[in-house]
Amino acid sequence: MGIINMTPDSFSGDGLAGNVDGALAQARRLIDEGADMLDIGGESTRPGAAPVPEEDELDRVLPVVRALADFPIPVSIDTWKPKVMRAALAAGASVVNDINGLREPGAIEAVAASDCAVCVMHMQGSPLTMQIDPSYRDVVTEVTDFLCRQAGRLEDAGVARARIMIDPGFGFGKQLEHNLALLRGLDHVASSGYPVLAGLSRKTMLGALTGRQIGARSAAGVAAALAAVARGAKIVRVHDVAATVDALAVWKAAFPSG
Ligand code: HH2
Repeated sequence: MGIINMTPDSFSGDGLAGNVDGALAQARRLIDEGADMLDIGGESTRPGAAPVPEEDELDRVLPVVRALADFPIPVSIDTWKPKVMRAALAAGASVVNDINGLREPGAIEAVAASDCAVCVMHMQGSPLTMQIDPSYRDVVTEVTDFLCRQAGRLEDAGVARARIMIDPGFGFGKQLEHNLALLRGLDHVASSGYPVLAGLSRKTMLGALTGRQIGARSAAGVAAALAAVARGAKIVRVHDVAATVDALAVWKAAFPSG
């Protein structure tokens, strides 16, 4: 899953600030590099970020979703707002990626009203507050239980199991120790039977492990993607598509059944 951020303030520094031509050029490049899906976001979720008004988010993402509707790979909308979900699905998106785990009233209904795929992500708190003092008794169990509960609510609303992915939400209300426990315990998350999506690309935990600034975390991100795949992730959400695709080609050749 290649990332296209239409924000002015993404933590990763790659925000396109509503530049549609830039987004289309980036989409073509990511597809050439081997992305199988594109994730379009219009609200930064970096720690401390405040929500943007719905209309601003729609103005940022809808022109890109519309323009990508004819592209040969699925388009995912990265939003927790039901109104943005519905508008993006009507404009051609076929995946909803919700960092809020479908907790917002109306989110489950928005997904159920469509035949889209959906990614349920775990976050403790909201982006504004999530890194203040995240705490867990047993992060792997708590996160897995939350994801299965929300996936179950989707199924109860009529969303077929085959449409649902889950994501532990690396960096979303988690300290380094929690992120590492989740990476090591990703096989437990995957044992739920839902395909696991993992997003570690350029994140703070990679900076903590390597001492590198955001723009120099590509190698760390590739290693993190491989670690996630080794523990059962089926989809990795990345900025550095070419490097990740190459690494996965070698990995898959070495461990064909892994
Ligand atoms: N991480 C980010 C945003 N959306 N979605 C899923 N499913 N999993 C993730 O780990 C995830 C996500 C944050 O990364 P990025 O989009 O690069 O930054 P920002 O939110 O600041 O635009």
